[in-house]
Amino acid sequence: MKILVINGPNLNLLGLREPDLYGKQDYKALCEFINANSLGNEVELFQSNHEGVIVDKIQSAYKNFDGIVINPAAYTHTSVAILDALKAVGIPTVEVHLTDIAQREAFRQHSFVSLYAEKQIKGKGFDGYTQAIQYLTEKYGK
Ligand code: CA2
Repeated sequence: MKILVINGPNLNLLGLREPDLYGKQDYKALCEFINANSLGNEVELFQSNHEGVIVDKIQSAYKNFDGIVINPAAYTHTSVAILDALKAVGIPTVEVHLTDIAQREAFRQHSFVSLYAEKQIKGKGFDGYTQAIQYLTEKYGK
């Protein structure tokens, strides 16, 4: 199946700061990890720091992708626009977070995207992306 992996703002800076939270590996390492664990799927990787650009990318996925894995980063907690875009395209979606947002500050504990996503995987680091791809593959793969 074709899976679109979307990473939101500041995830391009992985590895630069806050290694205790987000690990020491950089965004390139995350991309290599996802590509190496794509479980036979065709995976496209996308990262943006801009809400509207992420909305455009989700809209362009309509009829072009079978699944979406998204770490909306800070937009998780603020973006009704990303939630609405996911609802509009109706593509099976798994939400991923490197950290366990349920154990962090109160403002990180609410996710708009989780109101649409079939599953939320949190606190598993890079492995969360593989688990999301595995979930989509087992449920929707041929
Ligand atoms: O745990 C996650 O994956 C998050 O989505 C990461 C976001 C955060 O806003 C969410 O609440 C939880 C932050 C992503 C990038 O943050 C960096 C901060 C400093 C250096 C590099 C990346």
